[in-house]
Amino acid sequence: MARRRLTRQQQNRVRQAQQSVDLSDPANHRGRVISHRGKAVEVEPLDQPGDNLQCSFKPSLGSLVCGDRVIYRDEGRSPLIVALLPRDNLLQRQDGFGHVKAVAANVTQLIVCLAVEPEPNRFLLDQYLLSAEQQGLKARILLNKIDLLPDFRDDDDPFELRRVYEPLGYEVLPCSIHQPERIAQLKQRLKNETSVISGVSGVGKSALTKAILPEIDIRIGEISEYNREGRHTTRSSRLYHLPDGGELIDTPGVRGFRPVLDPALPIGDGFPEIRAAAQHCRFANCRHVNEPGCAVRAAVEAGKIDPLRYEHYRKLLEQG
Ligand SMILES: Nc1nc2c(ncn2[C@@H]2O[C@H](COP(=O)(O)OP(=O)(O)OP(=O)(O)O)[C@@H](O)[C@H]2O)c(=O)[nH]1
Ligand SMILES: [Mg+2]
Ligand SMILES: [Zn+2]
Repeated sequence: MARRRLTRQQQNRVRQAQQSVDLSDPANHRGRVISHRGKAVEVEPLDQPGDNLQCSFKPSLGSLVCGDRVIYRDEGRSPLIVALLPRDNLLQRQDGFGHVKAVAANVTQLIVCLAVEPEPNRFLLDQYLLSAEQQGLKARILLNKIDLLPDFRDDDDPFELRRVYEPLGYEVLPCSIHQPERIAQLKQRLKNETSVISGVSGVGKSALTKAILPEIDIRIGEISEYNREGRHTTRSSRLYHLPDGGELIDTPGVRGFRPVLDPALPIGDGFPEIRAAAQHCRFANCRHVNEPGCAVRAAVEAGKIDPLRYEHYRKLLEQG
């Protein structure tokens, strides 16, 4: 699918920022945003990996997000980010108040982290997948804490995630921080990708990151034994380099994930099975609600499209 297009205003801002930066000036350097919390942005210099700097930034740059490529100026005082380089993509969501929150930029795959506990929320999952489709990202589904199902065997399909999602092209990977062979499988999926791992609080995103990078100091949450709800342990996204190549961005838990959708892209295009069936609808602009000759509705009735996926499509269409 098409990459998300920047608005004209965003394009102008990027262009203006770049024009004002002279890369032949030895005080200007390229870097990568490793994390951004409040006014502090941690930047990794491209030419000195690991020697990260705390930078301030020009407010005119707008919001900077983990994964951004930037140009900063280092003249002895505290380094200043002076330009934001164009983004390949930007994963954003809306919080409960409708505020847009950037999750990560310049990633190649989204790992939607679900768990045996707290139980998977299918609407949340479908919104993540829609967002990934709109941004042109690969997406995988991780079902963590599989150790909590003592009799789990590899061909089991708890929550029926495999049955519904694998035919659509999304791999479902059972995982557990207590099972090294599953962590090895996850590592293999992360190799040479820039992955962002996201999901509700308490599913184990940081614990998985730590299982992959044991030498790194990462805060892992306590799950209250009483209600088993996560407590929002991770406060800001952070990018980690992986020893076998690739990067992993650990993100704070979400309560809900309302994607920021591209109004230029029909929602149905972000559901692979709806996109495929829609080619046979009588009307090219069919919304698959109550139009005659709708091949999508026929596929739902024939059991070829999962009814819950279709319900979520309708819900998003109404919200949109
Ligand atoms: N049994 C079991 N517990 C796990 C597993 N992975 C993580 N946990 C536990 O789940 C709790 C939450 O883990 P975190 O890694 O902090 O969860 P998180 O998704 O990063 O949460 P936020 O940062 O709040 O979004 C911790 O008590 C972990 O030890 C797993 O595979 N199995
Ligand atoms: Mg965390
Ligand atoms: Zn239709």
